[in-house]
Amino acid sequence: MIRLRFSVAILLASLAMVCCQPQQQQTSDCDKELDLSPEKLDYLGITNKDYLSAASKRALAWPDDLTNEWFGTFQVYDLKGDLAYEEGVVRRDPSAVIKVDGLYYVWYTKSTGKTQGFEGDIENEKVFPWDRCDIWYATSEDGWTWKEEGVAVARGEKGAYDDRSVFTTEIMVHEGTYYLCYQTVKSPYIKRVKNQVGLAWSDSPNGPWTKSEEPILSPADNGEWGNDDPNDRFSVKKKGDFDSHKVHDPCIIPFKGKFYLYYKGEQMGEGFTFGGRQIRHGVAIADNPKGPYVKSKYNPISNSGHEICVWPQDGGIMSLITTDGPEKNTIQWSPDGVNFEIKSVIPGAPHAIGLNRTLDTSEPFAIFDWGLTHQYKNYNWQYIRRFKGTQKTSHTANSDAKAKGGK
Ligand code: AAL
Repeated sequence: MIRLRFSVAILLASLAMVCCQPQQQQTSDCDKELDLSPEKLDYLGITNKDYLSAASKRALAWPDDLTNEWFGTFQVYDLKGDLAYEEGVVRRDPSAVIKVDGLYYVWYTKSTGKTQGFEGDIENEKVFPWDRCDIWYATSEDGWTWKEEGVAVARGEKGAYDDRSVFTTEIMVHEGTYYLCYQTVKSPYIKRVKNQVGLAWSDSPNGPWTKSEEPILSPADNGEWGNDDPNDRFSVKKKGDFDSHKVHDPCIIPFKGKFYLYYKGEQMGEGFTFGGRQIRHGVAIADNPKGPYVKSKYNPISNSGHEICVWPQDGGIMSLITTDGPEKNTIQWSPDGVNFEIKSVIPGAPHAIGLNRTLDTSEPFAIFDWGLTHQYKNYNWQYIRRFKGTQKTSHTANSDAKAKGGK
């Protein structure tokens, strides 16, 4: 937690840090911008305004609109029925949950069989748990007990851009049409394979689904590998854009009359930053749900994150950033869908969240009332679970609670 706070403090105050070098004196132009009122100093508990540590300068530079409204905790529960844990089966990366004719629907990645990795016969074996997958779907009356309904979108014919695996899908409903966007891999599944994004649509959540003939999004084509080893993804002459290797975790949100396709980029020659893997998010925007999707010139739009978890909020777009990078475990908001600022740091948010799009999300944190996530039983088998998020805007020490007759 201390480490998280430290990371975020650095980032929140990065502007201030650029101009406020520690050796500068109190009288510099930059320091004049900080609020050094007695009230502010007292709130932050700063001992002496003439001797501000780097940390105190960062604290003074925190934006005033940072509230506790987006702070909270999460608990995760087992599902029942067909989505309960099943040995020998991979079910992971749940889509958002929607409700149609009184039934909740979710789509997810499904495969069977153990993962062998890249060492053996990659033509016939499974290199990742998400290799050799299809997109399945399930329905539920209460969001706890689920009935698996079957395949929604299957892998393509040999030679197609999606012939090896289709996985990590998201659902979007617009004007009576259902859209599933998802990751695609074409054989052979070498480590350097360039993952793309496909799209399928239907006039019913039960299908049948029509697939796009071509991917709707591809990696940037401006990196250069450093040698001829197809399984060496770290050796590069040039890394290229943040998404030069893979475009992942697609999620389309209708926003401001257009369609914003958020995605995770993976870069050729991926680095390791002071927050972990060098993973960032991008956005591509289209006038129509089926595209063409044009990548924003402002990409990347995050400097951290992993699976995409975005939703409309307060006239803008909110994003939960987890897993990788110096800003992991933060919630960020953007008025324009492109320029995101940190709103809170939250520990322990579930990974690969499938948000519940049926919730009234006008109140802060209400989006996390419940939704789906996945969990690793082990590297071979993953399963879908349900989370509950609880907003936490104040704290009470146990002894205080007892004194007030609480637990
Ligand atoms: C997920 C997603 C993508 C990755 C893998 C399967 O959680 O980030 O889909 O490729 O892990």
